[in-house]
Amino acid sequence: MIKTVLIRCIFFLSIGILVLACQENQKPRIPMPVTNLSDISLIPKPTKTIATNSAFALDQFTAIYTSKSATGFDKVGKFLAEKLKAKINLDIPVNQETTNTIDRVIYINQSDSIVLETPEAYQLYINQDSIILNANTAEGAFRGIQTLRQLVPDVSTDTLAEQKIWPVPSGKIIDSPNFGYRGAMLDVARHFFSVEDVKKYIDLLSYYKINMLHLHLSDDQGWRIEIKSWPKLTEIGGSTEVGGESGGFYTQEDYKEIVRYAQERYMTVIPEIDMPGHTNSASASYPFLNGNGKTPELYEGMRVGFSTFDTRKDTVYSFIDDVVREISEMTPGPYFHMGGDESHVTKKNDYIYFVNRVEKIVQKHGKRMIGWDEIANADIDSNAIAQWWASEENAKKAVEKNMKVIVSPAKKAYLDMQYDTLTKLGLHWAGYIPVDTAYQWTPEEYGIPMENILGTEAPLWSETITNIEELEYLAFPRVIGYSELAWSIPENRNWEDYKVRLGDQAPFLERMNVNYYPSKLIDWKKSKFTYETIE
Ligand code: NAG
Repeated sequence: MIKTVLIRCIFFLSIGILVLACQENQKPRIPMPVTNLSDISLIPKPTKTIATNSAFALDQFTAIYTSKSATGFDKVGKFLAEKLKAKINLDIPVNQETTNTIDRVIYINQSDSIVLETPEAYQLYINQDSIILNANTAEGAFRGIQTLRQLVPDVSTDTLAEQKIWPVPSGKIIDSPNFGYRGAMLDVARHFFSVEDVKKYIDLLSYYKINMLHLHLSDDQGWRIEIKSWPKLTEIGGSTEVGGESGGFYTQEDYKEIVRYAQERYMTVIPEIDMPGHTNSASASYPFLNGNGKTPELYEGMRVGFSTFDTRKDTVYSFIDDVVREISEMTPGPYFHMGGDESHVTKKNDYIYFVNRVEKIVQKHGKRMIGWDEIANADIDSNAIAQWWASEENAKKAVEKNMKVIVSPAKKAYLDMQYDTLTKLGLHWAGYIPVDTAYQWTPEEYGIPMENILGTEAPLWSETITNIEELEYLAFPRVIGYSELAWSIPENRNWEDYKVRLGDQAPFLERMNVNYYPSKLIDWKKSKFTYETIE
């Protein structure tokens, strides 16, 4: 005990001397207290954290060094420098060669260690003079720097103007994800969201280590992606949305920009074209697609399950081939989502025939097919993936076919469900989902064998949300909890502990200008960081 106190005293004294030496003409300030590494509110919770009794002083003498020969590490280093600049206004140089003139160094190292075999694993060693981030891949390094970002506190602008030295508590963090697929879905069909909106969402999601962005690009109410061989899809099908507003769509350049932006954050974009149901906007653009042979009106309401493609016409499959080809060519990720939900007016046999045939098209264009859980009823290849949202029976069928399953139970993981009866935005057909309910479940609890679970995903349907503020209100804070359900091991997930860490996200969310739902279940903190002036 005495020894610990002594070590702490020596540490604060030395920081004090350092501050005095660096800021001769300014009123010296010293950061107090230095939080223990294990007490910093990290989300998702890392696999293992071991705290020691010291700290690394992040200041104007700090530099970042990245492994020279490893691809992508320099970019990850620059990304970290950019984020720290925005957060604490320090200009931290990023280099690939070490020199002796630098006092304190953040090394971002490529390492082939066995414990880092999962691409996203990383280790963070924080010592007094150096921070060493080890990862096997740039992707792992990128996940690691999200943790490092969270170790530096968000403070008010006043504090920022005064503060010159930022202690990062010492110790080590060993971390890797529980699931490799940690997704969020955004429905841009019921209401359209601009490229800028999507980028903001990507930024926030990647901070919490979510790595899959599923874009629901078509539905009855709108077609949102330019297809050069079928231009009316966006000319006509993109011209409206729920409520009758003018809708919108992504040009192919826009879509590529979203993909690029996500890729820079090691996030995979998964495009979804929902079919054979949910296709009114496509049939309104090209009536030959329609199952009943009529030209439908554009649809602005909120009903589901009334439209279908004609699944027995070859020209429909030529159309789908073009759509899947054009989108796949712009999509570096391995997946293509074909929807497949709620095809209530498609005959059962026609539905099965359709899913089987579309899977061949998706495979031909080099992608692995995902579909909502209904697709498990087709004679599908075990390589296809079922996204379980509603039917436990379908989830079971998928497991019997040895398919992988993405766990998205509407009752727990649907971001468009209202928090409670007082919340104006959202729906409640699957129930009300307050912040604790959203967190207190496990993807492992539904009897789907662990080896079949690809991961989890939190869908945000947009019937009731019309802009980014409303999007943020339904997504935050619940999506933060979903990131932990997917990343952290079950032993590390606990509501009482999580809710404190969630409360500590407020300064970050506020700095990012996120319109989060201020749930009363959470004690939302202002910045925990306080300072004492040395007289
Ligand atoms: C479901 C529909 C979806 C709708 C959502 C609203 C799925 C797979 N399908 O009925 O089109 O937007 O509920 O919560 O969720």
